[in-house]
Amino acid sequence: MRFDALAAVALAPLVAGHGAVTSYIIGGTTYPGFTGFSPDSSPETIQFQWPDYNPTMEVSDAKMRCNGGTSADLSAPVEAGQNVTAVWSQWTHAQGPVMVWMYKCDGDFGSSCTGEGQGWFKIDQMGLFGSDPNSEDWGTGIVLKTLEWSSKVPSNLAPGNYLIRHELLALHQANTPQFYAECAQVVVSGSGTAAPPSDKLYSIPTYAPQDDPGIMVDIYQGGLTSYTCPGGDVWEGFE
Ligand SMILES: *[C@@H]1O[C@H](CO)[C@@H](O)[C@H](O)[C@H]1NC(C)=O
Ligand SMILES: [Cu+2]
Repeated sequence: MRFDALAAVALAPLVAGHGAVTSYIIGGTTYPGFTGFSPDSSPETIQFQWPDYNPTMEVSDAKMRCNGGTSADLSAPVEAGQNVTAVWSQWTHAQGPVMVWMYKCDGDFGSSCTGEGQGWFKIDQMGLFGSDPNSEDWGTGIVLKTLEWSSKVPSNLAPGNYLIRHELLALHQANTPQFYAECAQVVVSGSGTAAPPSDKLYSIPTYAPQDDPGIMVDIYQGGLTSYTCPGGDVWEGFE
């Protein structure tokens, strides 16, 4: 929303799902996400529980990583090659990309797996798929219509504990990016060995400069017919 903080105060029940992945569907099982506003009484979930719905505006903000959330109590199993479907109870912006990232933990979840350092890589993304940026032909336009996003965990991804991060970058206000990101904990099984090379690994926050043309952009400027997502492509070594 344009003025998220004000809207949250005035319309709290209506925006109860704003920017939030409220559940994940993995292998036919639905895992609750986090719905916000009641962190003290929320049941344990696989999702990092975050402090507020406000968009993150700066790519260097610590909230970029997992919306300021802290490690989750639970994790969900996923076989390499299976899809993870994120479900939003509400989403309001139709311009901007969807980017789905993962991060391999060194070992256990919890304080030793907070997404620190240059370890984030993309498994999926969709920016502008038409030629008119002032349309709903965007990854987030699909989320607006379907309230979900399905991504395949690469079938050759090495097994282990991972964070999965769903990032919606709303670009409906010229040169005023709004990032909405959330993280969940998944345990990947399989016999793959793939791990992206260092040039496909990013630190979050600050996976790109704030003035990246995919971030600081006026989608209404005349002549803009294509768009490149910030933070690079999905590694071509994934299957
Ligand atoms: C799984 O995710 C991929 C995108 O990575 C998508 O193309 C495909 O339709 C999804 N399959 C299902 C059954 O949702
Ligand atoms: Cu908003």
